[in-house]
Amino acid sequence: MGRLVVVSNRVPAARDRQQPAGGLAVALRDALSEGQCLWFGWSGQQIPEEDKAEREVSIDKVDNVTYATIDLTHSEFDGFYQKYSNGILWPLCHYRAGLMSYTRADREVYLDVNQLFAEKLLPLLQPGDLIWIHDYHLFPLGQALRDLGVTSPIGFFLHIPFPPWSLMKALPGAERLMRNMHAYDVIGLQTEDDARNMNDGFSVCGVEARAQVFPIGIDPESFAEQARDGLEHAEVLRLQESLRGKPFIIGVDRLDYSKGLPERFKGYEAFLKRYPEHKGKVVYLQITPVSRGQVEEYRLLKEELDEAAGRINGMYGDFDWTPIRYLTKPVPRELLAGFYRLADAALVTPLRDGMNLVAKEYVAAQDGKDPGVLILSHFAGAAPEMEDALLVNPHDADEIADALHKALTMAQSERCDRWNRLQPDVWRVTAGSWARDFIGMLAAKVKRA
Ligand code: ADQ
Repeated sequence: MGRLVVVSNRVPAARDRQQPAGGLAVALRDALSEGQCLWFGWSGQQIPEEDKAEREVSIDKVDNVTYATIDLTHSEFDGFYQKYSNGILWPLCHYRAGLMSYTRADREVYLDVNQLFAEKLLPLLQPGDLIWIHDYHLFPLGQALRDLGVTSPIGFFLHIPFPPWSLMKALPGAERLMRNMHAYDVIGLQTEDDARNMNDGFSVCGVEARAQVFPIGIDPESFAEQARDGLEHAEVLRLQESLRGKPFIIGVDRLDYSKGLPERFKGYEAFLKRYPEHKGKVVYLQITPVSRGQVEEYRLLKEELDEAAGRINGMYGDFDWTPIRYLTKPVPRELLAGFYRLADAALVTPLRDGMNLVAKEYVAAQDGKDPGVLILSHFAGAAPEMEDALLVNPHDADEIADALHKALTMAQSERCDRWNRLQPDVWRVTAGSWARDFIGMLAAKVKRA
């Protein structure tokens, strides 16, 4: 098999290259462990406009993986990453066209940065490479590489949802984006709905349907181990002590409007109102580190959540009880795994999510003899694989309230039954199997003439 070339907007930072710390690096760990590999993308650094012409690809080799990164100028970062990728494509793909703020100028920067990626990657490519491009930042990259004469197999995986064509076409230039996807030999999406939506779009735009489903997973063995070991950490023990045997609910999400956090807080408030027997007893820990803090929508969301948490705590709390423990700092994975294990229920209620790995991590972290209950939104990509969770409509606060009450009063036998039905798929569809399946499909593509 040829050399694997991974391209993504962000490449793991130097400090995370020995030991992957999360995200794509964990998902690709097995795939990157064999043969020679190249990982290309943005360095995370911004440079002044005047340094643009002299910028070079920086190369760092760690074992068998070569990390090749380029810097972006401030205006490239702004137009390509903040505005077009996260201010236009992200909301649109999460069915929130109303939040999208399109300008033609940002689209130009997005296309220019994709062109820059293609030009800087080209000299690093070798015959026989398998090129795997990730996510919405880089939709046009495949075509840009083809235009430069690249003939290797190129695959594309979209980590986020793909909306129905009737919505997607709100994006100016959507037809061109779809036609350029013709450059890819393999296109992977998370769910049947996403693949169907993309293929419908292809059929409207006269492109052969080629979107396929490759659901992503986690590394359940190592996560389960981290969760077991987590119970030894001083911080996890401190949390356990502070609970004093009270029922414990956890929520873990990046601060993002797709994750349904204000709606979740409303659901929790409805739960306290309608099931007052839990007042003074239940503990809900929501861990929500700030992400994309420079984008206006995210700043507003943070204000909304800060306000809601303060209001709920002020209104329902008591001198010896805080209804919501709300953290906006990230928590290291090994502690997170221990926290999940302690939790009697997890609230995973996105309004829309490509997959949602937290749902799978929570299941992996449970003790099968006394597991907690997963409350999961119908609109997470994980939902079709996890029907034994308590599935809820995140827009319905009362439904979240009922699910919380049901979870906290559920008999141990039912909790075990549900977990026993959820667990096999979490162990079967893993990060490793996802990458293997995708790369296998890509390797099967004959070299283009
Ligand atoms: P994300 O939107 O980032 O990913 P998700 O799938 O939930 O969402 O993955 C988040 C990861 O970050 C999880 O491993 C989680 O443990 C970790 N994480 C979240 N909050 C954290 C916190 N407070 N502290 C520490 N770690 C935290 C995108 C798509 C998803 C898709 C993934 C993978 O939006 O739908 O599942 O890519 O394809």
